[in-house]
Amino acid sequence: MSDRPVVLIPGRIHPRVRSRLVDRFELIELADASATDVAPEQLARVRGAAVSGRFPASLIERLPNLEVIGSFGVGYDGVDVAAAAAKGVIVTNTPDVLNDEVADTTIALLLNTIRQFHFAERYLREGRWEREGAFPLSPLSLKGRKVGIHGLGRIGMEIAARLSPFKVEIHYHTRHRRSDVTYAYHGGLVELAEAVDILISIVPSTPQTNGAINGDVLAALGSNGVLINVGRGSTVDQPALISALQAGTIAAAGLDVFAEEPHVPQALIDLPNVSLLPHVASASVPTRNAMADLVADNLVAWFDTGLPLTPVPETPVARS
Ligand code: A2R
Repeated sequence: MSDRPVVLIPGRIHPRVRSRLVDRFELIELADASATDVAPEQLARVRGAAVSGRFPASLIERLPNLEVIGSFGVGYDGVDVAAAAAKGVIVTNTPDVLNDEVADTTIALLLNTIRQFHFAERYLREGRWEREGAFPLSPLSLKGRKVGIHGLGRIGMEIAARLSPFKVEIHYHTRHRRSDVTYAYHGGLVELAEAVDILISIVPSTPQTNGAINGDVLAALGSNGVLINVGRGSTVDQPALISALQAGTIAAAGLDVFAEEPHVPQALIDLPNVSLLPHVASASVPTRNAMADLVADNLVAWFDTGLPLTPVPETPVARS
């Protein structure tokens, strides 16, 4: 038994997290967060954890000496932060290092949704351009549109910055109005959707955002409206979205996130007016490496200095 701190990895994680931690910590690696086949004495040795995805209260309860959970990703809704906070366990996430990648993907998904490049490329690859002539004109265009951003945080601000050169008008909705931007603020989602014809959602999964983009919001967005979701699938009432797309209540949607990933309803796949991605907004090698490094750097910083780099707001660290 070594005197290195013991770090638990419950389930799959980016391999770079493991390779960054293996020399510094004693690792206990499990197939998943249930930890059913691990003796309590083993679990009692665990002081840190690195996780991508679920870290439930049931696992936190079985780790009496846990001090810190390094969560992979900026959204940490898979970790029971309330249970961690109640036990004085610090949770860290990986903000900022993915802002540019997610914002770039958002622009790509928006243009794909509006101009149907995914269908146009398939048309070329199937030899139809040569056989049948030009691909049909896209019914929609970005020109002259107004964009509403639901969530103007770290990523939302980068999306807004990238949208400016597209000469679209930018509006936003958050709970708190920002004093450092001149974009038009709306105090409610319906009000925002009424004012724009593109709605981009980039908010965390919380009880308040759950199902926030509902039938009323989609109706307010209107028949020329386009929804882009790059935040969390839980934010959108998915059955209401499918109905709205089928009925022409809105014109199109681009989705990188879904209610029950990796399951995507066949009704969505069958729709001609959607662009669908398998949750890849941050999924480039350089950005995922940076996220992995930040998971490892947080754990190292905690055990070296007691000051993790990026604790989440629910588990703040007192700085003396
Ligand atoms: O509401 P505010 O003023 O705290 O603004 C935050 C906004 N937000 C909401 N807006 C409307 N209604 C809500 N119930 C609500 N809850 C939060 O979302 C803020 O403008 C934004 C979140 O910004 P950040 O905390 O900087 O997160 P970041 O790094 O931009 O990532 C957003 C999410 C992640 O949590 C993942 O779920 C996903 O993107 O990848």
